[in-house]
Amino acid sequence: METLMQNLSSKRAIELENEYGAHNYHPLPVVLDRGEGVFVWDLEGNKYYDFLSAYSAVNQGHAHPKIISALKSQADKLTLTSRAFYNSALGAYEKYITEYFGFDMVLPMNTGAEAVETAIKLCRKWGYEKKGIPENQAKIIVCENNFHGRTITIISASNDPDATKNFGPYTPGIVSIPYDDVAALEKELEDPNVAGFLVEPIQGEAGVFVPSDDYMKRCAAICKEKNVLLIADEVQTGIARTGKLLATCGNCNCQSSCENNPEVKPDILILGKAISGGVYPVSAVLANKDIMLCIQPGQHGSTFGGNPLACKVAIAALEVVKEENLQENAEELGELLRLELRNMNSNLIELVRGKGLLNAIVIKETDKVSAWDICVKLKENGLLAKPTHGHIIRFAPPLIITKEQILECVSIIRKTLNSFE
Ligand code: IF1
Repeated sequence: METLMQNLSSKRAIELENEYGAHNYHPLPVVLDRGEGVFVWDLEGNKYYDFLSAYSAVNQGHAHPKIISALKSQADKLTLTSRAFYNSALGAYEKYITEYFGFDMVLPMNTGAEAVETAIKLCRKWGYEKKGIPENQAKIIVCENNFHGRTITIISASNDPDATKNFGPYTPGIVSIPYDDVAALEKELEDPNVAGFLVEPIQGEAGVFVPSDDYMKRCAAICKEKNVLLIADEVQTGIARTGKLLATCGNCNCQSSCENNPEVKPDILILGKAISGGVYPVSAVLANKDIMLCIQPGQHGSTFGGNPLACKVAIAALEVVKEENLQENAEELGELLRLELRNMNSNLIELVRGKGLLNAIVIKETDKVSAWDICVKLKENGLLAKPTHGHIIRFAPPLIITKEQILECVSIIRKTLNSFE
């Protein structure tokens, strides 16, 4: 193994992945070997701006010293106990994160999909035991073009053929409505068997669809009126990515985080990715006691959920968000990035949209140039981004990026687009 890794070239690394790894991705042809802050380097030492941030998991920047040191010191002490026993980090973490986001309790998990599954189970249990929905009749409302993860129940909620075809049969009890359509939600909630509404405050994977400003606020009001749980999937939009600590409250522009604004506070909040700054898999489901205590001992769990290493890393990563004012930075530099992209007046850009530092450009694809071609050229010019759904390129740098770096990235994007025109 040692020799294989010592003189590894990008070409050889790609060959190894193709030969021995499942082909469930089609990566951009670049092999990353090191990351620091907003930069990553490939095996040949070429330096790139990271404009994907591991799909918004690395909001705090690669190898953030405070988070890495929390990882190292805990790793030397105790990494995993399982929940068969208490551990000395979990209670403090649970107090920290519930106060941080304004909920009574947290159920710690590891990946975003696990947290979404947990939220669905919690919502159904509440539906039967608190709302009185007849057993096995609970319904969850979701939005078309959603992305909530890759498990069978979650893809049962998807209308993306790539995510669903030939993975059936699908989990029943999931009803899909158009996104950003409050009337459609109101109509579905006439059904007394609806337990919850699972929604992304901004649809990331669909291509960064930002709904109407008052969408989440109006959904929250209707859910409250119909005794249906509002479940906000902030795995990608949370942790300051959209210029607010949580996008859910960002949509109502009340300028305060949702723990202070009960009007848009979700009943269940799902977090993942940047909770750990991309250093370790950490996800979380937050809710108040009347909902969370519907799950009793032995009814849900996970080997790694709530492990001490995850707890210490997550506390450090969440402290960085506040200490380094990442939400304000994301808000300010996101505005600048969108302004500069729009002012490019490139005839390759059909649309620029986003919130904070979660942005995307919709490309006018021609038979001469695709979003993929543009991303390959961006890579050659020192910036890494990836198309989603073919013709949309997501731009989501770490939230620690500076104004000067944003402007340098804008010039890289401008130079790249001009090279096709
Ligand atoms: C892939 C997408 C982004 C998420 C939201 C839950 C999850 C995700 C809103 C599940 C995960 C990741 C998954 C990754 C690529 C990436 C992605 F393109 F797939 F959709 F970000 F937009 N809710 N998104 O965005 O979290 O289990 O992955 O920890 O599957 O290719 P996870």
